[in-house]
Amino acid sequence: MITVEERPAGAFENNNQKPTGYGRMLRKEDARFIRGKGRYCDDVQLPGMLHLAILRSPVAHARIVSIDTTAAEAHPKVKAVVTGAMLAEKGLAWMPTLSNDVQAVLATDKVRFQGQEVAFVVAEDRYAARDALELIDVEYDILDPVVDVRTALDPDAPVIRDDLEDKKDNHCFDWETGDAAATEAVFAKADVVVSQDIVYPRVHPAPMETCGSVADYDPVDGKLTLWSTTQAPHAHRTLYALVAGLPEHKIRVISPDVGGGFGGKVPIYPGYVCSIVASLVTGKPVKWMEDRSENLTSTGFARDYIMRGEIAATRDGKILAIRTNVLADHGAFNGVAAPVKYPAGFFGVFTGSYDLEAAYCKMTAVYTNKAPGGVAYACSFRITEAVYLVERIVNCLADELDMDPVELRLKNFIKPEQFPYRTKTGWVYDSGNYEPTMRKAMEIAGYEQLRREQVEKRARGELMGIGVSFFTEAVGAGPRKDMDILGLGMADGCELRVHPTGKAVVRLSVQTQGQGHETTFAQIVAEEIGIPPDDIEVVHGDTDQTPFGLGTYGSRSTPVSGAAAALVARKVRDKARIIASGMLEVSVADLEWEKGSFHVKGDPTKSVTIQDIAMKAHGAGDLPEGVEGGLEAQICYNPENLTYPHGAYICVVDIDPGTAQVKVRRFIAVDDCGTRINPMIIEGQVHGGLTDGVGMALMEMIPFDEGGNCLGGSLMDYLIPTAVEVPDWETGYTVTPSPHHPIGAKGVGESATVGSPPAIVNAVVDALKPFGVRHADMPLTPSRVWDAMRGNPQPPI
Ligand code: MCN
Ligand code: CUM
Repeated sequence: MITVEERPAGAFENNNQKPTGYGRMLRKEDARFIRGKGRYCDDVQLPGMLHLAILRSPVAHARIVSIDTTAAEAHPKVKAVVTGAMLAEKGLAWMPTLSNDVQAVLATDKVRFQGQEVAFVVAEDRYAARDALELIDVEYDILDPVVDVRTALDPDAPVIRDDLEDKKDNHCFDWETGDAAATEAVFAKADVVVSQDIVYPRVHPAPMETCGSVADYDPVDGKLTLWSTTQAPHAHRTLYALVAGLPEHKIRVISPDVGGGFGGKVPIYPGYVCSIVASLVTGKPVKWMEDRSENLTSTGFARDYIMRGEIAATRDGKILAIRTNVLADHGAFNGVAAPVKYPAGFFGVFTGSYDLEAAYCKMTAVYTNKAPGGVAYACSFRITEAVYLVERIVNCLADELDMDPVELRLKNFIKPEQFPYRTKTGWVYDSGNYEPTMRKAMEIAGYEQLRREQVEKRARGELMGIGVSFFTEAVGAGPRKDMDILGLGMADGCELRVHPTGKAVVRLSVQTQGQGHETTFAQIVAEEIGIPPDDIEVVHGDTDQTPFGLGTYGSRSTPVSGAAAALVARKVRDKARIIASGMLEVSVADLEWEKGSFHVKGDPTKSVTIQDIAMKAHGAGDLPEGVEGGLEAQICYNPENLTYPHGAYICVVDIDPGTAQVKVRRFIAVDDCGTRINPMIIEGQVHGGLTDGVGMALMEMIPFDEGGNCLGGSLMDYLIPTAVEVPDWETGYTVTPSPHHPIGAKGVGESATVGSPPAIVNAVVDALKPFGVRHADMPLTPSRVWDAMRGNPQPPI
């Protein structure tokens, strides 16, 4: 990998030394992962554990006429067979989703998507459970499915959600933002208006580990322990308390090592609830683990937006307004889109990084007979779609004006002095300095030289394209006054204990799925308190062991929990200062902090280390008046605002004119996530996100046939990128700290997934300019590019 970056100040003193705070440091958790010692949900083995398998609907839309479970029940290894009707008797057939919708745990009346949960079997082993599924006889009365989102609202379209009272059509929700009239006025006076239909196809997070859970209900003390593949253990626990009616203190949710989440493990899936019910019914621990095709066909999907983008500008390239109309396919149930007040997630940031006069968005979300859509997938809550829209439409404008796409962007960036900047849709960008980031990307890319190379290649008939994108994200949901999930405010707790020997444990409410929290959170605390990161244990993913908080998604861990970790460490340091003043017999004001120790001002020889203080805090002898023993603190952090990282990406592609195969030759990513805790982990996050972007731009899409059959149910049909398809990433960075975050850090986990697809598509469209191509939709597979070269780029849906 090629990396262009200076070492951040104070990162580490020399190459052989570990950082005492921020800086490059190998991931602590990798010691167990690379030795195969990770402990995932499927590794949980409990005495007497039974196995659960789910019977799923083979059709997209049908009334359930009858279910006969007698043969399955007679299977010698089967312990229980449960149907929706049985759950309904206990009031458990439906559960609330994290988006204020309801979803069937097991279908009672109708099935609404292919792969929907219809019944489950609990058996002695996984194979018997699967075998017994085939013995269940379900009679379906097939109904017409609603597959095409464009006709879902037709008056004669079958109503999918007739379970909802008064539901007469397939409307999921309507949402608008911005000022329609003001935007119309600006459009009316603009010299240039460009509009483009843009599709963001349905894709799947496809994590390495599928979803699953192990439920263990102990009838004696009434306690339920649930190991589950969740990104948000505390929020899930509260929901289980509400759904199952179990007292919350008697539920323990453990999210062990998670093999990738990417947003797909935010929702509560029926399978988790089924395993709980199964344990309640059998009195035994019960494991449920999806196989790959169940994961690909029935857990939450992402994107699936059909957007019309319109942009208005002056002839000399001043962007005046952006308007968009979106048709959103949410599948049969609205899984999770974002905080409750944000039905379309943070799509509202579709005004991008530009200073506009007006903006307006109207969205119509509909139900279709597909697996629940609208889940997050490395998206910062729909910012992926917003960034794709604005960065494609700005490129279309550059084309129309015959202006260089970089020049157009530079001309319209929000200026550094305009921050905090309130967008025309009401978001307040905390900080940003866009031009240096763009310039850095151009410098790494050798932009001018690339353009010259392109001219030469075009003259020879070769297809080379250069694509640019510039994004601003909104991550770190969010201020609790504005943001909640089912009434739970989006704040996060953190606890820090320093033990007598000066080692520490920090407990988080967020849950890593590969982002390296066990390392970076130790680094945050280390930076504040001077205990080496290796001496700080990070505990997370267990509701019995960690303070309440809303979990990891929307790149919120660093913005919210990271802030909590820094502040809790400062709290401990404040207490340590008082204890140190007693030890050194000087007033608190006469002490100076130097990472890891306090010394008397003017006399560095008189000092005590944080380890000395920890022992003193727990030891015999007097402490200063009013100081309790121990060295620990806790906090609940409510962010003042979101953080707004940004980045400039440049992609270079070559297209084989004979096969229409796109090759990403170079990709330059310059990210600005404010203060950088661990540059190596940030780069890892960026590399992963860029790879995701290549997948979405060039190969990933989950299509459905007219019958509503999912055509992407295996990794043979749903292609995901490998090392072969991606270039050596070239990364760089700038640092614009967040003014309201205690250490100035912004999130970065989803930046590259958000920012890369438009850069790649812009590059492909640029390469196809000689064919008069103005736009082509993802995924840009060889056949779609081939069609585009022949002037026939049809939308994928
Ligand atoms: N980091 C840092 N300095 C910063 C910002 C972040 O060193 N200024 C570090 C963090 O401390 C953390 C990592 O980078 O170790 C990502 O931090 P952050 O941006 O706060 O994101 P989260 O930890 O909240 O992770 C969530 C984000 C999301 S929403 C998806 S989706 C995604 C992603 O992370 N899923 C992932 N990256 C993933 N990476 C892996 N390996 N697996 C997933 O499922
Ligand atoms: Cu948008 S996927 Mo992440 O927020 O878990």
